[in-house]
Amino acid sequence: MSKRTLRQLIKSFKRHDIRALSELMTFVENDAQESYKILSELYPKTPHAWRIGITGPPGAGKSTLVEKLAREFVNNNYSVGIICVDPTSPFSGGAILGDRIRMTSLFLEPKVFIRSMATRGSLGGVASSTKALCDLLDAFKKDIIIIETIGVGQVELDIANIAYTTVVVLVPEAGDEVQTLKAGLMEIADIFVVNKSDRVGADKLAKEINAMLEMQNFVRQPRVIKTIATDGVGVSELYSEILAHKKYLEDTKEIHVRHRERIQNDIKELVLRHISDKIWHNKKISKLFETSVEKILSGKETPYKASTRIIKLFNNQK
Ligand SMILES: Nc1nc2c(ncn2[C@@H]2O[C@H](COP(=O)(O)OP(=O)(O)O)[C@@H](O)[C@H]2O)c(=O)[nH]1
Ligand SMILES: [Mg+2]
Repeated sequence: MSKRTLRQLIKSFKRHDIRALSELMTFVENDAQESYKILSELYPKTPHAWRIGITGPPGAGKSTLVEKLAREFVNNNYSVGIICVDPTSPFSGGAILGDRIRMTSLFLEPKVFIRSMATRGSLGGVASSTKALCDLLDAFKKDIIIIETIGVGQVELDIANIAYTTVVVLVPEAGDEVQTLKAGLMEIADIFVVNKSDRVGADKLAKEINAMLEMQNFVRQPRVIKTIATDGVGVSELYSEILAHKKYLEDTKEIHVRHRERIQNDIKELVLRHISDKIWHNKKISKLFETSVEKILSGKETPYKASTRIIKLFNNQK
Protein backbone atom coordinates (compact mmCIF):
# COMPACT_ATOMS: atom_id res chain seq x y z
CA MET A 1 0.00 0.00 0.00
CA SER A 2 1.29 3.43 -0.86
CA LYS A 3 2.05 5.91 1.88
CA ARG A 4 -0.71 8.21 0.75
CA THR A 5 -3.41 5.60 1.04
CA LEU A 6 -2.31 4.72 4.54
CA ARG A 7 -2.35 8.43 5.34
CA GLN A 8 -5.86 8.67 3.98
CA LEU A 9 -6.99 5.69 6.01
CA ILE A 10 -5.62 7.21 9.21
CA LYS A 11 -7.33 10.47 8.36
CA SER A 12 -10.65 8.71 7.79
CA PHE A 13 -10.13 6.78 11.02
CA LYS A 14 -9.80 10.05 12.88
CA ARG A 15 -13.09 11.14 11.31
CA HIS A 16 -14.61 8.02 12.86
CA ASP A 17 -14.98 6.05 9.65
CA ILE A 18 -15.74 2.44 10.56
CA ARG A 19 -14.39 1.04 7.31
CA ALA A 20 -11.08 2.75 7.96
CA LEU A 21 -11.01 1.15 11.42
CA SER A 22 -11.67 -2.22 9.86
CA GLU A 23 -9.00 -1.83 7.17
CA LEU A 24 -6.40 -0.55 9.60
CA MET A 25 -7.07 -3.54 11.84
CA THR A 26 -6.27 -5.87 8.94
CA PHE A 27 -2.97 -4.09 8.41
CA VAL A 28 -2.13 -4.22 12.08
CA GLU A 29 -2.76 -7.97 12.10
CA ASN A 30 -0.89 -8.83 8.94
CA ASP A 31 1.89 -6.37 8.37
CA ALA A 32 4.42 -5.60 11.09
CA GLN A 33 5.83 -2.53 9.36
CA GLU A 34 2.50 -0.92 8.57
CA SER A 35 1.35 -1.81 12.06
CA TYR A 36 4.27 0.13 13.50
CA LYS A 37 3.41 3.18 11.40
CA ILE A 38 -0.29 3.03 12.18
CA LEU A 39 0.08 2.61 15.92
CA SER A 40 2.84 5.14 16.38
CA GLU A 41 0.29 7.61 15.10
CA LEU A 42 -2.89 6.26 16.66
CA TYR A 43 -1.69 4.81 19.99
CA PRO A 44 -4.23 6.07 22.54
CA LYS A 45 -2.29 8.61 24.58
CA THR A 46 -5.01 8.83 27.17
CA PRO A 47 -6.58 5.38 27.58
CA HIS A 48 -10.32 5.61 27.23
CA ALA A 49 -11.80 2.15 26.81
CA TRP A 50 -12.36 -0.30 29.65
CA ARG A 51 -10.88 -3.64 28.57
CA ILE A 52 -12.75 -6.74 29.68
CA GLY A 53 -11.43 -10.26 29.14
CA ILE A 54 -13.92 -13.13 28.98
CA THR A 55 -12.17 -16.45 29.25
CA GLY A 56 -13.00 -20.07 29.99
CA PRO A 57 -13.10 -23.51 28.38
CA PRO A 58 -14.58 -24.06 24.90
CA GLY A 59 -18.35 -24.43 24.95
CA ALA A 60 -18.75 -22.68 28.31
CA GLY A 61 -21.02 -20.13 26.66
CA LYS A 62 -18.56 -17.25 26.36
CA SER A 63 -19.81 -16.04 22.98
CA THR A 64 -23.42 -16.25 24.08
CA LEU A 65 -22.56 -14.28 27.20
CA VAL A 66 -20.50 -11.69 25.30
CA GLU A 67 -23.44 -11.04 23.00
CA LYS A 68 -25.81 -10.45 25.93
CA LEU A 69 -23.26 -8.42 27.86
CA ALA A 70 -22.51 -6.19 24.88
CA ARG A 71 -26.22 -5.53 24.52
CA GLU A 72 -26.45 -4.58 28.18
CA PHE A 73 -23.63 -2.07 27.74
CA VAL A 74 -25.26 -0.65 24.60
CA ASN A 75 -28.59 -0.30 26.40
CA ASN A 76 -26.75 1.77 28.98
CA ASN A 77 -25.32 4.00 26.28
CA TYR A 78 -21.82 2.62 26.03
CA SER A 79 -20.20 1.91 22.69
CA VAL A 80 -18.60 -1.53 22.47
CA GLY A 81 -15.79 -3.21 20.55
CA ILE A 82 -15.55 -7.00 20.59
CA ILE A 83 -12.51 -9.07 19.70
CA CYS A 84 -12.94 -12.84 19.39
CA VAL A 85 -9.72 -14.79 19.72
CA ASP A 86 -9.87 -18.53 19.20
CA PRO A 87 -6.35 -19.92 19.10
CA THR A 88 -7.50 -23.54 19.21
CA SER A 89 -8.91 -23.53 15.71
CA PRO A 90 -6.32 -21.76 13.60
CA PHE A 91 -7.11 -23.71 10.43
CA SER A 92 -10.76 -24.61 10.46
CA GLY A 93 -12.07 -21.15 11.15
CA GLY A 94 -15.18 -23.01 12.29
CA ALA A 95 -15.37 -21.52 15.74
CA ILE A 96 -14.93 -18.06 14.36
CA LEU A 97 -17.78 -18.57 11.95
CA GLY A 98 -19.89 -19.94 14.80
CA ASP A 99 -19.22 -16.83 16.85
CA ARG A 100 -20.20 -14.69 13.91
CA ILE A 101 -23.53 -16.45 13.57
CA ARG A 102 -24.15 -16.23 17.30
CA MET A 103 -23.56 -12.52 17.29
CA THR A 104 -25.51 -11.65 14.15
CA SER A 105 -28.01 -9.54 16.01
CA LEU A 106 -25.14 -7.40 17.25
CA PHE A 107 -23.82 -6.85 13.73
CA LEU A 108 -26.76 -4.60 13.01
CA GLU A 109 -26.09 -2.53 16.10
CA PRO A 110 -24.26 0.68 15.14
CA LYS A 111 -22.68 1.08 18.57
CA VAL A 112 -21.00 -2.31 18.36
CA PHE A 113 -17.94 -3.28 16.36
CA ILE A 114 -17.02 -6.98 16.16
CA ARG A 115 -13.74 -8.41 15.02
CA SER A 116 -12.77 -12.08 14.83
CA MET A 117 -9.04 -12.35 15.03
CA ALA A 118 -7.30 -14.52 12.50
CA THR A 119 -4.88 -16.15 14.89
CA ARG A 120 -2.86 -17.84 12.17
CA GLY A 121 -0.16 -15.74 10.66
CA SER A 122 -0.44 -12.92 13.13
CA LEU A 123 3.14 -11.74 13.00
CA GLY A 124 3.97 -10.59 16.45
CA GLY A 125 1.95 -13.42 18.02
CA VAL A 126 -1.63 -13.53 19.22
CA ALA A 127 -1.00 -11.45 22.32
CA SER A 128 0.62 -8.49 20.63
CA SER A 129 -1.93 -8.52 17.78
CA THR A 130 -4.77 -8.54 20.30
CA LYS A 131 -3.17 -5.68 22.18
CA ALA A 132 -2.73 -3.70 18.99
CA LEU A 133 -6.39 -4.25 18.03
CA CYS A 134 -7.42 -3.07 21.51
CA ASP A 135 -5.31 0.06 21.07
CA LEU A 136 -7.04 0.79 17.77
CA LEU A 137 -10.51 0.31 19.28
CA ASP A 138 -9.46 2.52 22.16
CA ALA A 139 -8.21 5.22 19.79
CA PHE A 140 -11.55 4.89 17.99
CA LYS A 141 -13.10 5.96 21.30
CA LYS A 142 -14.96 2.77 22.09
CA ASP A 143 -16.05 2.91 25.74
CA ILE A 144 -15.86 -0.82 26.30
CA ILE A 145 -13.69 -3.50 24.72
CA ILE A 146 -14.64 -7.14 25.28
CA ILE A 147 -12.06 -9.78 24.39
CA GLU A 148 -13.32 -13.36 24.17
CA THR A 149 -10.60 -15.95 24.46
CA ILE A 150 -10.13 -19.57 25.42
CA GLY A 151 -8.81 -19.93 28.95
CA VAL A 152 -7.50 -23.45 28.89
CA GLY A 153 -5.16 -25.22 26.56
CA GLN A 154 -1.66 -24.83 25.28
CA VAL A 155 -2.05 -21.68 23.26
CA GLU A 156 -3.65 -19.76 26.05
CA LEU A 157 -3.58 -16.03 25.62
CA ASP A 158 -2.43 -14.20 28.69
CA ILE A 159 -5.63 -12.20 28.88
CA ALA A 160 -5.00 -10.77 32.34
CA ASN A 161 -2.12 -8.74 30.90
CA ILE A 162 -4.43 -7.16 28.37
CA ALA A 163 -7.73 -6.76 30.25
CA TYR A 164 -8.42 -4.61 33.29
CA THR A 165 -11.30 -6.83 34.35
CA THR A 166 -10.96 -10.56 33.72
CA VAL A 167 -14.08 -12.71 33.82
CA VAL A 168 -13.60 -16.47 34.07
CA VAL A 169 -16.58 -18.49 32.79
CA LEU A 170 -17.10 -22.02 34.08
CA VAL A 171 -19.94 -24.52 33.69
CA PRO A 172 -21.35 -27.16 36.04
CA GLU A 173 -20.53 -30.13 33.83
CA ALA A 174 -16.91 -29.20 33.23
CA GLY A 175 -15.63 -32.13 35.25
CA ASP A 176 -13.05 -31.47 37.89
CA GLU A 177 -13.50 -27.76 38.39
CA VAL A 178 -11.01 -27.50 41.20
CA GLN A 179 -8.43 -28.85 38.81
CA THR A 180 -9.32 -26.20 36.23
CA LEU A 181 -8.95 -23.49 38.83
CA LYS A 182 -5.55 -24.73 39.81
CA ALA A 183 -4.44 -24.39 36.21
CA GLY A 184 -4.05 -20.66 36.70
CA LEU A 185 -7.58 -19.33 36.29
CA MET A 186 -7.84 -18.65 40.00
CA GLU A 187 -5.03 -16.13 39.85
CA ILE A 188 -6.36 -14.12 36.94
CA ALA A 189 -10.10 -13.95 37.71
CA ASP A 190 -11.57 -10.68 38.94
CA ILE A 191 -15.06 -12.14 38.54
CA PHE A 192 -16.23 -15.74 38.24
CA VAL A 193 -19.26 -16.68 36.19
CA VAL A 194 -20.98 -20.02 36.61
CA ASN A 195 -22.83 -20.21 33.30
CA LYS A 196 -25.45 -22.80 32.32
CA SER A 197 -26.98 -22.39 35.75
CA ASP A 198 -30.10 -24.02 34.34
CA ARG A 199 -28.19 -27.28 34.73
CA VAL A 200 -27.64 -29.36 37.85
CA GLY A 201 -24.50 -28.71 39.81
CA ALA A 202 -24.40 -24.94 39.32
CA ASP A 203 -25.01 -24.18 43.01
CA LYS A 204 -22.47 -26.75 44.04
CA LEU A 205 -19.84 -25.31 41.71
CA ALA A 206 -20.52 -21.75 42.87
CA LYS A 207 -20.11 -22.88 46.47
CA GLU A 208 -16.89 -24.73 45.65
CA ILE A 209 -15.41 -21.65 43.98
CA ASN A 210 -16.45 -19.42 46.88
CA ALA A 211 -14.91 -21.86 49.35
CA MET A 212 -11.64 -21.81 47.44
CA LEU A 213 -11.67 -18.03 47.24
CA GLU A 214 -12.26 -17.70 50.96
CA MET A 215 -9.10 -19.66 51.67
CA GLN A 216 -7.04 -16.98 50.01
CA ASN A 217 -6.36 -13.51 51.28
CA PHE A 218 -7.78 -11.20 48.69
CA VAL A 219 -7.85 -7.45 49.13
CA ARG A 220 -11.01 -7.61 47.09
CA GLN A 221 -12.45 -11.10 46.79
CA PRO A 222 -13.78 -11.94 43.31
CA ARG A 223 -17.54 -12.41 43.18
CA VAL A 224 -19.15 -15.53 41.79
CA ILE A 225 -22.15 -14.84 39.56
CA LYS A 226 -24.53 -17.47 38.24
CA THR A 227 -25.83 -16.91 34.72
CA ILE A 228 -27.94 -18.53 32.04
CA ALA A 229 -26.44 -16.81 29.03
CA THR A 230 -28.98 -18.19 26.56
CA ASP A 231 -31.81 -16.52 28.50
CA GLY A 232 -29.87 -13.47 29.67
CA VAL A 233 -30.29 -14.44 33.32
CA GLY A 234 -27.62 -12.87 35.55
CA VAL A 235 -26.24 -10.69 32.77
CA SER A 236 -27.22 -7.37 34.36
CA GLU A 237 -25.63 -8.55 37.59
CA LEU A 238 -22.43 -9.32 35.70
CA TYR A 239 -22.60 -5.92 34.03
CA SER A 240 -22.92 -4.18 37.42
CA GLU A 241 -20.08 -6.19 38.92
CA ILE A 242 -17.78 -5.28 36.02
CA LEU A 243 -18.51 -1.60 36.64
CA ALA A 244 -18.00 -2.11 40.39
CA HIS A 245 -14.60 -3.67 39.70
CA LYS A 246 -13.74 -0.79 37.39
CA LYS A 247 -14.67 1.70 40.09
CA TYR A 248 -12.58 -0.21 42.61
CA LEU A 249 -9.47 -0.10 40.39
CA GLU A 250 -10.02 3.61 39.79
CA ASP A 251 -10.70 4.50 43.42
CA THR A 252 -7.63 2.65 44.67
CA LYS A 253 -5.52 4.06 41.82
CA GLU A 254 -4.62 0.48 40.96
CA ILE A 255 -5.51 1.30 37.38
CA HIS A 256 -2.51 3.64 37.18
CA VAL A 257 -0.25 0.76 38.17
CA ARG A 258 -1.80 -1.35 35.40
CA HIS A 259 -1.37 1.42 32.83
CA ARG A 260 2.25 1.85 33.85
CA GLU A 261 2.88 -1.89 33.53
CA ARG A 262 1.21 -1.93 30.15
CA ILE A 263 3.42 0.85 28.88
CA GLN A 264 6.53 -0.88 30.21
CA ASN A 265 5.54 -4.14 28.53
CA ASP A 266 4.71 -2.38 25.27
CA ILE A 267 8.11 -0.72 25.08
CA LYS A 268 9.99 -3.89 26.00
CA GLU A 269 8.09 -5.92 23.45
CA LEU A 270 8.61 -3.41 20.65
CA VAL A 271 12.34 -3.16 21.37
CA LEU A 272 12.65 -6.95 21.41
CA ARG A 273 10.75 -7.31 18.17
CA HIS A 274 12.78 -4.59 16.52
CA ILE A 275 16.09 -6.19 17.50
CA SER A 276 14.92 -9.64 16.58
CA ASP A 277 13.76 -8.41 13.14
CA LYS A 278 17.13 -6.75 12.61
CA ILE A 279 18.99 -9.91 13.51
CA TRP A 280 17.01 -12.34 11.42
CA HIS A 281 16.80 -10.13 8.36
CA ASN A 282 20.57 -9.82 8.24
CA LYS A 283 22.09 -11.94 5.44
CA LYS A 284 25.41 -12.72 7.15
CA ILE A 285 23.62 -13.74 10.31
CA SER A 286 21.18 -15.95 8.39
CA LYS A 287 24.15 -17.69 6.82
CA LEU A 288 25.87 -18.20 10.16
CA PHE A 289 22.57 -19.46 11.50
CA GLU A 290 22.30 -22.09 8.78
CA THR A 291 25.90 -23.31 9.15
CA SER A 292 25.45 -23.40 12.93
CA VAL A 293 22.44 -25.69 12.58
CA GLU A 294 24.50 -28.10 10.47
CA LYS A 295 27.37 -28.00 12.94
CA ILE A 296 25.08 -28.67 15.87
CA LEU A 297 23.47 -31.58 14.00
CA SER A 298 26.88 -33.15 13.42
CA GLY A 299 27.85 -32.68 17.03
CA LYS A 300 30.50 -30.02 16.45
CA GLU A 301 28.71 -27.14 18.15
CA THR A 302 25.98 -26.36 20.67
CA PRO A 303 23.06 -23.89 20.38
CA TYR A 304 24.63 -22.00 23.28
CA LYS A 305 27.88 -21.38 21.45
CA ALA A 306 26.04 -20.65 18.22
CA SER A 307 23.86 -18.00 19.86
CA THR A 308 26.94 -16.30 21.33
CA ARG A 309 28.58 -16.21 17.92
CA ILE A 310 25.44 -14.81 16.30
CA ILE A 311 25.17 -12.02 18.86
CA LYS A 312 28.87 -11.27 18.46
CA LEU A 313 28.48 -10.99 14.69
CA PHE A 314 25.44 -8.74 15.17
CA ASN A 315 27.36 -6.45 17.52
CA ASN A 316 30.33 -6.25 15.13
CA GLN A 317 28.06 -5.26 12.24
CA LYS A 318 26.66 -2.20 13.93
N1 LIG B 1 -28.23 -24.78 28.69
C1 LIG B 1 -27.47 -23.71 28.45
N2 LIG B 1 -26.78 -23.66 27.29
C2 LIG B 1 -26.01 -22.58 27.06
C3 LIG B 1 -25.92 -21.51 27.99
N3 LIG B 1 -25.08 -20.60 27.47
C4 LIG B 1 -24.64 -21.06 26.29
N4 LIG B 1 -25.21 -22.24 26.02
C5 LIG B 1 -25.00 -23.09 24.82
O1 LIG B 1 -23.70 -23.64 24.88
C6 LIG B 1 -23.16 -23.80 23.58
C7 LIG B 1 -21.79 -23.13 23.50
O2 LIG B 1 -21.95 -21.75 23.63
P1 LIG B 1 -20.86 -20.71 23.09
O3 LIG B 1 -21.35 -19.37 23.48
O4 LIG B 1 -20.52 -20.94 21.68
O5 LIG B 1 -19.59 -21.13 23.98
P2 LIG B 1 -18.07 -20.68 23.83
O6 LIG B 1 -17.35 -21.75 23.10
O7 LIG B 1 -17.59 -20.59 25.26
O8 LIG B 1 -18.05 -19.36 23.15
C8 LIG B 1 -24.18 -23.19 22.64
O9 LIG B 1 -24.93 -24.21 22.08
C9 LIG B 1 -25.03 -22.32 23.52
O10 LIG B 1 -26.33 -22.14 23.05
C10 LIG B 1 -26.69 -21.61 29.21
O11 LIG B 1 -26.64 -20.73 30.08
N5 LIG B 1 -27.42 -22.72 29.37
MG1 LIG C 1 -16.93 -18.64 21.48
